[in-house]
Amino acid sequence: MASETSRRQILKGSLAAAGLGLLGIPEWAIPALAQGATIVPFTDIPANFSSTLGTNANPSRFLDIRKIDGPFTPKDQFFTTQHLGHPAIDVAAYRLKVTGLVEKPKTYTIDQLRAIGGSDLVAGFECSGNSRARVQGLASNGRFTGVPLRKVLNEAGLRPEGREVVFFGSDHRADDVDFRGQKFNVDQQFGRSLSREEALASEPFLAYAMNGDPLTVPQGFPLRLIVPGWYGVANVKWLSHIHVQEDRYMGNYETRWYRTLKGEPIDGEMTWIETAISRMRVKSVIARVTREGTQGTTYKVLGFALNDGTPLRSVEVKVDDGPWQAATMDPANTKYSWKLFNYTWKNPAPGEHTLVSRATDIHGTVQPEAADLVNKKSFLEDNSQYPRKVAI
Ligand SMILES: Nc1nc2c(c(=O)[nH]1)N[C@H]1C(S)=C(S)[C@@H](COP(=O)(O)O)O[C@H]1N2
Ligand SMILES: [Mo]
Repeated sequence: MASETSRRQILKGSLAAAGLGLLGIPEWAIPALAQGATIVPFTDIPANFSSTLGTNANPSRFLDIRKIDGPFTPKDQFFTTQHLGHPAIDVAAYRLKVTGLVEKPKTYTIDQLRAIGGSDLVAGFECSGNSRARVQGLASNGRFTGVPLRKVLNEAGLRPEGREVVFFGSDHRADDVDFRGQKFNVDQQFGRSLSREEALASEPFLAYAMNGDPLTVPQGFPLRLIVPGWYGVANVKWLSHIHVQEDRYMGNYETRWYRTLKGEPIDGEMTWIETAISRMRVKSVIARVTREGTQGTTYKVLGFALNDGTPLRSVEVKVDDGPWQAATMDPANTKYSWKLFNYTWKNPAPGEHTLVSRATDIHGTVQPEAADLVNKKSFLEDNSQYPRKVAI
């Protein structure tokens, strides 16, 4: 009992340090590995699973989701990926430019951005390429500090004809742009856009810190965009330039590389639709199974859900061919955080079992089964239910 109490106090102490108390967020309900608990290994992890990937020139990292033990992914575990490697930015020389259809074009140093007034935002996101083949490790959750985008846009003043807000990272390279078979090799920056309405909403955020520390280079030091509820690709790292224009932005990472081809029966006729990657589709995954106590027969199943911020009605867990059963949502979850859940699994029989979770939002949108996505031809946005196997 005494050791349990002190463990709780330690946990509380570290949460206070993480700033949860300051944010007015309820105490974390899902503890790190409880005393005496042991991890039950999954039997379906691919033999070649590795949490680091990529090349020296373009390093990537998966989060090993079996190690999730709190609300915020530590900066050295936060998943990371990008297309063109990591640009080295000298923060003394760094400027964010705001140009195009604005009343007053602007440039900012990081200190000038900080002076606008920082606030915090908890955001979880996944790469749209995250999937079971990646053991769902292209997802993480952080507490970001920065400036609401609309404060910066309002300082520049969007002209009425400015309908599209384009965000460029400082990463760029010469690349072929294909036009009807003709190839134009020109310099291309990583870029993404938001509509005027999306950009002026209250959520998008220019972040310079995560979990209380400056962004790391892989996370986009010194400044990145965070679009809460959207897939990772919207969160432009090493943000150096915001350009307001009237025409639609048609860059590679907006219209070609990141799109979904899906067939939808409309009025009985299959209609093939291509859409840009934007808001996260509702997904839940089981991340970890633990056994309580060395001789215990009670098991805990922990997982997380992600979506576009629409409140969830439920996350449910199914064991083998049993019924769907409600999981408990962590009270520390917030609108745009990943949503941690846990489920208590009592007295499983020895042998192999399949566990799966599904999330449903308040509009009744249910996380699909893999079979429901057969008409989605391109592999991005795979939010299908993810069955996991464990041996008891
Ligand atoms: N400048 C820039 N920003 C970028 C990218 C990139 O290649 N360049 N990749 C995007 C993609 S596809 C993802 S999934 C996220 C990953 O963010 P993270 O490395 O912090 O996890 O960054 C996004 N922002
Ligand atoms: Mo991504």
